[in-house]
Amino acid sequence: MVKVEVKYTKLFINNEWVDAVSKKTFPTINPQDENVITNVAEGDKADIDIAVAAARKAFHRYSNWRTMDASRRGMLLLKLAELIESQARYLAELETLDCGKPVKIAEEEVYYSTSVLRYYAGKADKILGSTIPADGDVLSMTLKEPVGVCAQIIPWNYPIPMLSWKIAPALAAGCTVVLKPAEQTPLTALAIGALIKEAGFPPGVVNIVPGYGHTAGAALTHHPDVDKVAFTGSTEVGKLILGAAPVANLKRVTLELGGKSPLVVFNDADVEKAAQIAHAAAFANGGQCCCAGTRTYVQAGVYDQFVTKAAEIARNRCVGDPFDDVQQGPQIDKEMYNKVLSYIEAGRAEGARCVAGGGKLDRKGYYVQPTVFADVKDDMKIAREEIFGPVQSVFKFDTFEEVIDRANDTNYGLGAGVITNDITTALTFAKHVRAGSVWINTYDHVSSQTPFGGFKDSGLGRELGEDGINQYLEIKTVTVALPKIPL
Ligand code: TXE
Repeated sequence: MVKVEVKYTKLFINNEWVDAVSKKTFPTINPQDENVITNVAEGDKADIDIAVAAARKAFHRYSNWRTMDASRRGMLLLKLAELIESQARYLAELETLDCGKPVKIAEEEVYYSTSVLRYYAGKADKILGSTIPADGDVLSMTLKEPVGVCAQIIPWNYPIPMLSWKIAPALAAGCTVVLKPAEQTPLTALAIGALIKEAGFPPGVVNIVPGYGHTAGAALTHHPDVDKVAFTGSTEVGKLILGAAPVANLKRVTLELGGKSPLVVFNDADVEKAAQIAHAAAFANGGQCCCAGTRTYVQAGVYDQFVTKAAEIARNRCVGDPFDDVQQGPQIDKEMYNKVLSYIEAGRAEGARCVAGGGKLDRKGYYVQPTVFADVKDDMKIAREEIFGPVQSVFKFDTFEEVIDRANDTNYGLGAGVITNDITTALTFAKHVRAGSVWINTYDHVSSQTPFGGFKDSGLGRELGEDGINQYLEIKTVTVALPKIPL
């Protein structure tokens, strides 16, 4: 077993490490062996109040942060990226310990996250308003200003990338932040807290408060002094947050929620390649991915061949100790593990044909076999609900019109994919599918420059790219009276 030192377990508020006001702690569990890794300070309403006050103070109009040149904000983000990169292996191992993802992939995610920080570092001094030829004897212009104190609540499936998606645009925009990591994975966020201080961000600009959702999370979303909430997690909690937002004040809300994304394979596709793409789409991160392509629609002409191939790839997927060279580690926790297994049971009970996997792995830890169901029908539970585990459902279809309707027959709308060599088919699919990201002959390609987010119940607003930073900006219109005739 790889030994990873846990250096930070307290709340990070005002660039200091503090205990929770209640002095309570909670355990974080290693999904590999179900043992407690360590106990972490448990933030609750009293701690959130202190963190929000620190963030508010740091947002004061004469604070170091607010009076800092925008270019300097960008330099601090660059410094943070550099520090994170210098600890890439350590952060990856800590992530693997806490959430069970293969360490090689965790390390790639650390580097990916620094690319997000660097992208927004470059944006900090390029936030432009406009000048507007308004009616009347005036000159009008817009200023784009930081929205204020931002609550950022993140999940456990991509702890470091999610932190980067949240803090990078907020800080580039000049906001201050109170971030609550998921209770399952608080460790890497706290380790990055230390690097935020080392990079030179003033006290109170970023505060990190681990804790549970219904306590610390809810205190943030109900807080009257929080200007915006950015959330990634379940649709269920997303709806609660949207409901909570206007209670105390009219918070801005962005939500990145669940999905049940379709990936459509047409007859003209190379079946081998299509099966590989579809496998990666469904099984990346053990299926614990909001945009996982879990509904694979395959046209009748290549259906049987595809099912054979998909089953073969899934059976060969290497699952095991995430510190070894594997493709998949354990699921995040007991609750998710049991949930995934119950969906596999439901698939069987409803008559889907299990062609690979179909149960747990015979070892300690929350390991689930990569599972493929064929002949799935649209009304089955496994076809309609987000499983969030290594389960691929394969459906047969005949025509384009039929598959577009079936692909769109869901409350979700996060991602979609199409595999075909026909450009017209691909682009017509992209035009008609109701999803925030559409991938053609690839899947799950998410880069810093391109907006990401959902249609329908998959979310509100966009992250990444230009659209991502706009969610952290208020637009102020300034109008100056100018005489028509020179004085
Ligand atoms: O999510 P929660 P869970 C989906 C996926 C998964 C399901 C449940 O289908 O099976 O959600 O996972 C905080 N007020 N996704 O239970 O509860 C919580 O502490 C404020 C999709 O882990 O939504 C954590 O920090 N905050 C997803 C974060 O919300 C609250 C990623 C996510 O937890 C809160 C994860 C409350 N009342 C799960 N309750 C994606 N979009 O990528 C909880 N939280």
